[in-house]
Amino acid sequence: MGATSLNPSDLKNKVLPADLLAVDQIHSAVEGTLAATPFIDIHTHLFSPAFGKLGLWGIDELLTYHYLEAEFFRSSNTTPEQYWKLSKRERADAIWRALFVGNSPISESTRGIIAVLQAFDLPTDASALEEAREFFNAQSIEQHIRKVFEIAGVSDVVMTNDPLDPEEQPVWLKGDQDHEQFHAVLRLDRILWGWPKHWQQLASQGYAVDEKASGKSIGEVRRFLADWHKRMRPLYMAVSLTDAFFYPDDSITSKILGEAVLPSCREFGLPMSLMIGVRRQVNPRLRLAGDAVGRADLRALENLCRSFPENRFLVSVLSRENQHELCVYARKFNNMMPFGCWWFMNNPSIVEEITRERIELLGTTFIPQHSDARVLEQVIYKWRNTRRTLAPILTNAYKLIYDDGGGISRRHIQRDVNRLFRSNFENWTSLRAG
Ligand code: HDL
Ligand code: ZN
Repeated sequence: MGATSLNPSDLKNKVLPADLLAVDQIHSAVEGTLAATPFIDIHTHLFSPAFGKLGLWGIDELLTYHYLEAEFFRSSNTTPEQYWKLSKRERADAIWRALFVGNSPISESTRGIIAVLQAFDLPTDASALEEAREFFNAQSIEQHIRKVFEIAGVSDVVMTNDPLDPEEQPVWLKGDQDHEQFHAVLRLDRILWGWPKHWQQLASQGYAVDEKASGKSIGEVRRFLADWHKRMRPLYMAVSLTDAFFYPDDSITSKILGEAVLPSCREFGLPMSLMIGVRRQVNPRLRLAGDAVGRADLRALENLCRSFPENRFLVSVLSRENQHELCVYARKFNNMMPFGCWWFMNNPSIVEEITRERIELLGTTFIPQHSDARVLEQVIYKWRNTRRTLAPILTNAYKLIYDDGGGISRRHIQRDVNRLFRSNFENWTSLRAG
C-alpha cells in the first residue's frame, strides 16, 4: 500500500502509541467512561412537572409498577379483582409484603426497588413502608428530579405524549410545559391502530375525518399532525405495533402510516419510532400488566425501510427471536436505527445477548438502551443495570481488538460511548439543533 499523508481529521482519529491503553487498563477505562457520560433516555413514560399527576414518583408508584403487579399475582392469593379494589397504598403494602418480605427480591424489577431505596439510604429490609413514604413525601419534585437524574447519570429523558389522551391534552393546550430535560414525542397509537375507536376525537376537534379514513381524512390527519407538531415540538413520532403488524396491507393502519404519518415525518424532519411485537391484553384481568409478546414478521419493516428511503426509522422489537434479524436489516438499511432492549427484553441475560450481537454486526451504529421508565426513580436502577451489563461487553469488544493486533485509547472509548448513548440519537433528531 502506497505511503499516504494523514490529514488532520485522520490524525484526530488515529490511535497514537502514547494514547494506547494497556489491556489491563481497558475495563476501568470503560467503566469510568460509562459512569462519567450522561446518557439520553430516548423512550420513557415520564412526564415533566407541568403535567402534574401524570408524572409518577415515590415508593407507592414504584411498587405498583405493572412489572411488579404481574409478579405479585404469582406470589399472592389475592385475585386481580380483589387487588384492583385496594387503594394505591394498600396495593403497595401488599406487593411489599409478598415480594420483598415474604420472598427474596431477586427478579429484575424487585431488585430495582432495592437499588432505589439504597440510593436514598432508605432501609431495604423494612417490614413496612412508613420511612420510605415519609422520605418521598418530603421531596419537592423539581429538586427531586435533578437529584434522580444526577444519580441515574441521565441528562435528558424523552416522554411519550398522546395528543388524544384526555388528561394530557389540556396541559398541551394550556402551553408553557417546556422543561429542558424532558422532550416530547408524538405518540400515535390511537390514530394508527386505534382509529375505529378514536377517529371521532379528531372529528370533534374539527378535522374532517371519517371511520374509513376516506375522502379528506388523510389530508386532515396531516393537518392534525402539523398542529400537534407545532404545539409539542416532538423529537420523533412513535407507535407500538402488535406481532401481527404488516406493511403494506389493506388496513387503515397501513393507509394512515404510509399516506399521512411518514410524509409528515419527512415534512418535519422527524424519525418514526416503531416498537413491534406486543400481544395486547392476553390477560385483561391484569390491566397494564396483561400484555405479552409475539414474534413479528419483520418483512413489514423491510418493506417500510425500502419504500420510504427518505424516512428515518427508530425500531425496537419485543421478541427475542426478532433481535438478530433486526440487526441484519440494520445492515441493509442505514435509515433504520435499532434501539433499546424493550420491556421483556430488559433483563441482563437478554440485554447481554442482544448487545453483543449488535456490536458484532453493527459496531457502534445503534442505540443500546432506553429505560421505558414509568416512575421517575426507575431511571436509577434501569441505567445502573445498563452500565453494569455494558461494561464487560464493551471491554471484551476492545480486548478482541488487541487479540487481533490493534489497540484502543481512552479518547476512542469516549467517542464510542458518546455515539452509542448520545449522538446516534442527537444526530437523528433536533435534540441539540438548538
Ligand atoms: O408501548 C409502550 O411504550 C410499552 O413500553 C408499554 O408502555 C409497556 O406497558 C411498558 O411500559 N413497557 O416497559
Ligand atoms: Zn414504552
